[in-house]
Amino acid sequence: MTTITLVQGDITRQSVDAIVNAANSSLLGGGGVDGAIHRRGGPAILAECRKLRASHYGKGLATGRAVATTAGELDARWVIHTVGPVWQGPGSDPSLLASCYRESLRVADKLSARTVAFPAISTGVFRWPMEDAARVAVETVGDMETAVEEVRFVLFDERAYEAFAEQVR
Ligand code: AR6
Repeated sequence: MTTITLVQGDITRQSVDAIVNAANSSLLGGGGVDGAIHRRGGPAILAECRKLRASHYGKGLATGRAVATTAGELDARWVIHTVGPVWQGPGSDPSLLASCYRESLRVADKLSARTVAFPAISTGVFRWPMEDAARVAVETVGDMETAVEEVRFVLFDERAYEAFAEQVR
């Protein structure tokens, strides 16, 4: 049974087995959560991302997919990088956003991670509306068969927290 918990705060301050990064397909860093994770996690994460680009992910990580690296100096064992879809306006297909949550939890299961922290993927630079993103996130995690015991959504501000709280009620 997976428990969903909600926290308002900074995902880089969480103590969990795996922290999910809302990355981009280059895997080489960016702003938002991605920038914060690399800043606080230190250079070991980027070094492993570069190795992934030089081996299995020459063209980068596709939208909706996930891959793990070390968590460097973060209080976690792994960072799971996933690439959310960019909002294309009303009618945008949420299946790739759902895939981010599903694939990240699949990777977590392979690693035997028991606690996983997620940010609100795609809701920043990628502009996915928070209410819709919260619905997709909570529904997808709720439907998953996984050995992960706790999925912790870490929401940066009150608006994001309220949107997720609305979905878990
Ligand atoms: N902890 C938790 N949530 C955060 C934090 C933090 N430290 N910082 C921001 N958020 P974003 P995306 C929230 O832009 O939309 C990057 O440049 C933020 O308020 O990080 O998937 C990547 O390299 C928002 O609600 O990710 C990609 O190019 C949510 O996290 C691109 O942005 C996601 O915002 C990915 O865009």
